[in-house]
Amino acid sequence: MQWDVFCRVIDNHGDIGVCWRLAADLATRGEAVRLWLDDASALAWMAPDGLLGVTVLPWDDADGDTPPGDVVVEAFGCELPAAFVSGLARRALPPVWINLEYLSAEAYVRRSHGLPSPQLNGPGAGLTKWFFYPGFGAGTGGLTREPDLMERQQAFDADAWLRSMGCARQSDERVASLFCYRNPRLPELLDALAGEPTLLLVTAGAASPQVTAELGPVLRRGALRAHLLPSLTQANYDRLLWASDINFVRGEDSFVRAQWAGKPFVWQIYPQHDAAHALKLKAFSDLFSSVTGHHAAGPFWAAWNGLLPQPLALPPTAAWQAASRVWCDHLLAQRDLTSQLVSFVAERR
Ligand code: TRH
Repeated sequence: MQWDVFCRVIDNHGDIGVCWRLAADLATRGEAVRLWLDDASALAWMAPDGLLGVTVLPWDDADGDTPPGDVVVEAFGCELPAAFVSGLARRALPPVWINLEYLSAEAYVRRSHGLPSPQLNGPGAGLTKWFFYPGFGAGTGGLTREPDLMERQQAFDADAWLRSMGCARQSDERVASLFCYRNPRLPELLDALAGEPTLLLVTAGAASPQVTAELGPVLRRGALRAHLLPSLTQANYDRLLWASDINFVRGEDSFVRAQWAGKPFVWQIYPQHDAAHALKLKAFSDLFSSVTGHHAAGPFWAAWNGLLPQPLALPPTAAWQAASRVWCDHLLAQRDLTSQLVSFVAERR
């Protein structure tokens, strides 16, 4: 099928990161994808080689002259260009129109996933848009997971990759990756990590200047040494997660990819003005502990997000690692998002 995926870059890299990953996964499965972006600049480092089957197009070119394909995905409620919607309405067999929503473990996801939204007004009047919610279990749209992801992970040589990136680990070091927003608890985290030999791999963007300001140009504290990374391709960012013993992640896409790594992860949730993120974090935390029986990670995540005043002491490693594996296996039991989306579309055509 021909897919039109629309994405507006609101801030940071999650919007384009999620949409690129979906487009790439669809294309790898033989679908043809046009990815319409209002700002494609991040793809220069995220996916510099592009991918056969994905055509990246400027948002403004989606005018009335472009005939829509078979499926239209509107990511995160980004409102399609009116002229393009008119094109949908003119088709004898209108494309299946999907609104791909944000990821959450909250209960409303199960209630809302798959619901129709009949369009009553505007150029799309008479059409139906369908809500598609990613999620962590039955009744949700699942999580993006390429068919070969686990095999690639198993075949991965972490030490060789770290050496190739110029940041080889020493034999006694644990490896931690850090991808975060501005975080006032970062100094405390560095103190906590400095207690044992640690190689901290710091991603480009907000994390680097904070770590540099705290550690100075030597980039060391106690048994901790930090290494500043350049912007990685999305494929290499995945490898960073696989190569690390613990991953600090944020937003949506890195959060999901850290879960597939089967390693302990610490989520800095995207902060919202109305504090809706606190409920979202709690919903995820409750689900994680009910599935895994592990109760130490949740309070640590809340503390990292400034939602609990407790000291930032890392949970004991072995139990946390075991719980992260159980969680990953739990997620593997559900169908991945792309397969579910393809079936959902087929049922509605
Ligand atoms: O960048 P994020 O914080 O994204 C967001 C946005 O704020 C967005 O508006 C919001 O809606 C969403 O979160 C919930 O974090 P995220 O989602 O993890 O996206 C980062 C992407 O960048 C992800 O696809 C991984 C990729 N990446 C690389 O490709 N290379 C890198 O070096 C790094 C650090 C990340």
